[in-house]
Amino acid sequence: MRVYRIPFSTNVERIALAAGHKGLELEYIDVPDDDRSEIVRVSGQELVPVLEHDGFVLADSPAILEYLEQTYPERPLLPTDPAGRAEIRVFCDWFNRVWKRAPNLHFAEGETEQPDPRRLEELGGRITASLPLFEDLLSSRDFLFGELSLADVTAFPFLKYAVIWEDGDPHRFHEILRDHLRLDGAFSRLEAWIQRIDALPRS
Ligand SMILES: N[C@@H](CCC(=O)N[C@@H](CS)C(=O)NCC(=O)O)C(=O)O
Repeated sequence: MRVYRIPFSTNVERIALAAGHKGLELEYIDVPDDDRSEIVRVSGQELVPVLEHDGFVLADSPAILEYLEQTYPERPLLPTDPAGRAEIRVFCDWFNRVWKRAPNLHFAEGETEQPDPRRLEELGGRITASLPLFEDLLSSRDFLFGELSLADVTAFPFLKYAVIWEDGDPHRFHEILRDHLRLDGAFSRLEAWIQRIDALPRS
């Protein structure tokens, strides 16, 4: 299985974590951040991750995670009961479509000619205000929905910026997360979860 990636990609890390948990080997194809021609040639779009498996090509990390789960059901990242599976899928969809919206809009506002400071503050505040939700999800359990699942794999590469910063990371989007996911010593369960997931293997 091949995965096309760029350095420091959050969405690629989701795939690395899921494959690592399942013991799957990935062959990475590193593409330059500023030249997406190879990704466009393979997948018809510009974003990573892109998975290539037996001639089948798939873009978009949630779709790739579902594909891995269905193709390699051993060491599952979804529970067997339908309600539990649905809850985790709802969470992942919320995280991708709702939670990620504030940092995405913050980034976009920052890229405008004259960023509006009040808009930036409001959007940054929305990121910070989400922290108690994750802290509460981790009440008396080690992972967001009990066992390690697609929920943890989906959220970790973004929430980790509350604690983890890698030197050389050039992405403004990651700085926005780092600057607004401020734990200030108040979210000990979330902090422990970040360390717990960070210690897991990645393929
Ligand atoms: N919905 C897509 C988003 C993919 C995405 O935004 N990938 C980023 C890297 S984490 C990317 O390729 N960004 C390059 C760009 O925006 O030019 C997914 O979840 O895979």
